[in-house]
Amino acid sequence: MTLKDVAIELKKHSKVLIFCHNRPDGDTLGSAFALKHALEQKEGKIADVVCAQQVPEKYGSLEFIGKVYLPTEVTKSYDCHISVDCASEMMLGDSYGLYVKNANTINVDHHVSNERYAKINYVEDRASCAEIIYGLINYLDRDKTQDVVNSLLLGIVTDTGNFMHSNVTESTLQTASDMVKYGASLHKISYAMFKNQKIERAKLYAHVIDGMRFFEDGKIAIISIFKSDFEKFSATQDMTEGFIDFPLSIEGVEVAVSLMETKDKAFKISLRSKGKINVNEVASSFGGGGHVNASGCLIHGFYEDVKEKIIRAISINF
Ligand SMILES: [Mn+2]
Repeated sequence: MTLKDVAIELKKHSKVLIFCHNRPDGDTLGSAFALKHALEQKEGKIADVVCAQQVPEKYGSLEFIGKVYLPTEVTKSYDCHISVDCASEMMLGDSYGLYVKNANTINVDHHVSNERYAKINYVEDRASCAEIIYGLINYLDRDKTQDVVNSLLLGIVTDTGNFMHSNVTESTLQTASDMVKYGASLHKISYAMFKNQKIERAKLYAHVIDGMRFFEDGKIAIISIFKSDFEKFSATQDMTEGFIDFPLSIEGVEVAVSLMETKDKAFKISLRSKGKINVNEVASSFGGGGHVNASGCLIHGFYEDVKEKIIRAISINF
């Protein structure tokens, strides 16, 4: 299956439902809206976007990110269901049931761990899913409107940490350069994503960083976020995006870990590596996955036990 084949398949359908992953980020949203804006350029074509969870407030200032339906709000039927930036069925969360209701499922993604859960699967190792969507839009032969290029640039900017992660390649920069050439606002997007935050987030961040602890001679840094912290600072879970960059930025730290209590005795684990340790393998051993340098999983149990388990799983690699 080539990307061109995916474009040919998409062209057959006039009503397309685009699926984002749980805890939606700039890449899944940007990829989805770039595709929506491109598909709807043709008369009579409809493309809607659905996500199992609410879109974080910080995307509200970006006018090219439009209405995102919750699975329960979807009443129409569509000819085709396509997921973007979703490595597994699990990442679709509560929208998975809706996703598989259609026989024509497509999965376009950039995670090497992708589980090929759709009828048509297209996976390419890129810094962002948005870069693949750019190729797809070219095969669809649609205009690179402001909405399209801004959406794509949002995906690239967020998944590369504003072009600072090791996943950035010449082709990433080339695609970003094309977006700017066609009128995308790099400054506006970067500012909204990295230089603007709610006071509630800032206070939660200060508290979480204060509680940071080091293990294995400073090679592992762990931050922990508890349900009570969200109440204390009137903050929401989606505000923790980016917290993990700080522990990873510390000299000597090889792996940064974020333990977030999502339910009683359930912790969402995020892992980041500077490159020596493959955290995709660590996350996979707990049923999760992702990339070599960024991955995640869910572990049930008491906080101290969960913390011990994850430290052990990482330290066997040192
Ligand atoms: Mn992504």
